[in-house]
Amino acid sequence: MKDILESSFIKEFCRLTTNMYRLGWDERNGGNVSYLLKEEELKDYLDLTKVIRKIPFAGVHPTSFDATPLAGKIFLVTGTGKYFKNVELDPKNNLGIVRIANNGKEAELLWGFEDGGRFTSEFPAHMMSHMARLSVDPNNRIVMHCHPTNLLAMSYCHPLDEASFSHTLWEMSTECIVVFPEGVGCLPWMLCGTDTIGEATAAKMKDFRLVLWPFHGIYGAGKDIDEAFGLIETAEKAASVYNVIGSRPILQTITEDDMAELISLFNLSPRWDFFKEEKYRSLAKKK
Ligand code: 2HA
Ligand code: ZN
Repeated sequence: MKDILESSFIKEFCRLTTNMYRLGWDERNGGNVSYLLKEEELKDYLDLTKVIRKIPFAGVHPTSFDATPLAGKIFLVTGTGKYFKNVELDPKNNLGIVRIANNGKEAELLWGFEDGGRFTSEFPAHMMSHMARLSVDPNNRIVMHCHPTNLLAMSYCHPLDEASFSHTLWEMSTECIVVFPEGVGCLPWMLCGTDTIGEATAAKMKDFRLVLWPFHGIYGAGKDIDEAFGLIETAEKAASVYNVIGSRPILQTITEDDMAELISLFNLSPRWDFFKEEKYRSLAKKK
C-alpha cells in the first residue's frame, strides 16, 4: 500500500483547511469539511475491508437521520473539536475517512481519528447536504462550512431574505452573478449541530450551493474543492465590499441590465425571481 499522506486527496484537503484558517474563516475549532472519495482513488492507499471501529452518528446531540441513501459511500471528514490550523501538521488525528454503514445510522472508520476522535458535530448537516446535492447534481463531492467574517457581519445589518441578500452580493462584485447565478440560500438563526438545522440546510441545498447561517457562517458545496472554496471566497469578497461601503451612499452600482449582459455572455440560468425589474422577473414566471 502507498502512503496515504502522499495521496492527492489528503494533500489537497490539508491545503484547503490551511487556506481556510489563513483567511480567518475558521477560528479555534470552527468549520468542518466533508469530501466524498472515490473507491478507485483509495484502493492503492487503504484496505477497504478493514474497519477500525464503528462510530454512531449521534454525538453531542441525539440524531435520528437516515443516511441509507449514502450507504457504502466514503468520506474524508474533519474531526469534532479539531482546529483547522493543526490539520496539515497532523492529518491522522484531525481527519478521518469513514464509510456510511448499510444501516444508515453509523459510519465505519477506515483511517484517521487516531486519538479516538469522531467526525464533526455538523455531520448530520453534512450528510443531509450531500444527499440533497447528489439528488440534483450526481457529481457533487464536497460540502464545507466555515465562519467568514464579512458574511457574518453582513448577516446582522442586511435583510435576510435570500432574494435581497443574493441581489446585494451580485451588486458588490461583477463576478458574483457569474459564480453563483442561483444566489445564496438563507436560513433563520438555528441551533447548530442538530438534525433540524441539517434538514433545513439540506432543503436549501436542492436550490443553492451556498447557504447562509446568519450570525454563524456559511455552507458551500461543489463538484470539487476548488468550486466550493471559490464560491465561499467570492461571496465573502462581495460581503467585504459591502462592509467597506458601510452606510456611505451608493452613487452607482452594477445594474440589472449589466447583470443580464453577463448572464447572456456566460449562458447562465439565474434566479430571475430575485431581480427587481418586472421585465426580468417575468422571465422566472415563464419557466
Ligand atoms: O465547531 O463550526 O458549526 C464547528 C462548527 C460548528
Ligand atoms: Zn460553525
